[in-house]
Amino acid sequence: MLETDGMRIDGATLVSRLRELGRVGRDEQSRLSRLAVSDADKAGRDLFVQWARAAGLDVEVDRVGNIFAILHVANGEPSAPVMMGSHIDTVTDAGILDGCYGVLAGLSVIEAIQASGVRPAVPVAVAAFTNEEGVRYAPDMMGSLVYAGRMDVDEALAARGTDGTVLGEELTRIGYAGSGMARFPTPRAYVELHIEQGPILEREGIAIGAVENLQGISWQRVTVEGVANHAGTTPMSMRRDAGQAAARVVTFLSDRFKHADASTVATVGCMEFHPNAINVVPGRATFTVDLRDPDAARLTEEERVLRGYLDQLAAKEGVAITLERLARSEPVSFDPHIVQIIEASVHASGYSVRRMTSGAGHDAQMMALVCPTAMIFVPSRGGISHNPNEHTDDADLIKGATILLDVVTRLLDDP
Ligand code: HGY
Ligand code: MN
Ligand code: MN
Repeated sequence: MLETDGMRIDGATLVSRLRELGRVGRDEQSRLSRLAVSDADKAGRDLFVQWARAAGLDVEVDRVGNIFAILHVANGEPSAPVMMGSHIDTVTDAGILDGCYGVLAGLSVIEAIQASGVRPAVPVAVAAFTNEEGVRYAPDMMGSLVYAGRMDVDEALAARGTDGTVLGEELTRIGYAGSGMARFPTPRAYVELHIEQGPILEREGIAIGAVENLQGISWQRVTVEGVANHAGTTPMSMRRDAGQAAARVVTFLSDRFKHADASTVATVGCMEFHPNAINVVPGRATFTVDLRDPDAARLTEEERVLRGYLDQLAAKEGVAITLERLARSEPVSFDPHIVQIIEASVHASGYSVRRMTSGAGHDAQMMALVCPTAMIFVPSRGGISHNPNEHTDDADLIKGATILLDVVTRLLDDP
């Protein structure tokens, strides 16, 4: 057993790195937006690679820009590692913890193992996956989707961003268009440490979440084609108002799911009108619909219901409505054995723990397609995330990293 007694997480370094990485990619109003494969992302990647290389790790980059920092076994034999990971790209106007916490805690775990002087018999790696957020290029979790073999790497490299750029060209431009796959086989286990990004752990006063499953995600872009017209001279009865139709969809989704026992959540996060002028009836409206549900059949059913509503609305409002799929992932159950290891580790540490479902998407849901996978959550203050006020107390961040270290050492000895 890799004795964890002599091992400990260097919490001060973990927290200071999180803050330092959190300063990378801020705009003139000090908002953090380190969008995938942007110059800001490059700066964040460079910082992580610098820390990993300073720790003496082998750093590899695959063709879609996933970064792997690896502690190889003494004889250098490439064998199946225990892997940790997450992402360092962010949403727009983000907090500093989402994704970055799992990557930097993974690095701290490897450094704690190295500092103990014990060389594990199995490689240990930490990954920073490309484009987890999907804000600039859809789909989200793109890097781990490619790694899991569920998206063709050339299709990913050809992805066109909301800004018209092409992902592969941007990867080359920022110097992270890697070579082949990293020099190790499929991991024997993958564990992702992440902030909960929701209110449950804080509300229940529980220190650690042992995440056993993750809900399905459906991303679609809706385009409503009406007729642009004069805001003053066009009678309401003669309008083919794309903006009004779009607003009805938002209300439809809110009315359908905004009640206590709905398990589906729906978000219209982006909306644009054309020509977007104060005195012109919108001729076109484009918006996104993010639907999520832990149950696969219900998620499919809600996509069907939405399609039916859009067809009715189009007929009623005299507009044309089209749907484009941007991303779709099924609900995922994590590996029960690893979930039990997480619970055992937390109990042995004297902390409180509860099983839970992840409401957010994570790279772990793709890694679960290729190897035994589970996640560890720590509380988010006020349940806030994807927001600059995202916060987890330092003590909780260090607690989570300590559990990650113990879980990884247990997995290193897991037959
Ligand atoms: O959308 C999500 O749930 C994740 O933050 N990419
Ligand atoms: Mn995340
Ligand atoms: Mn996120």
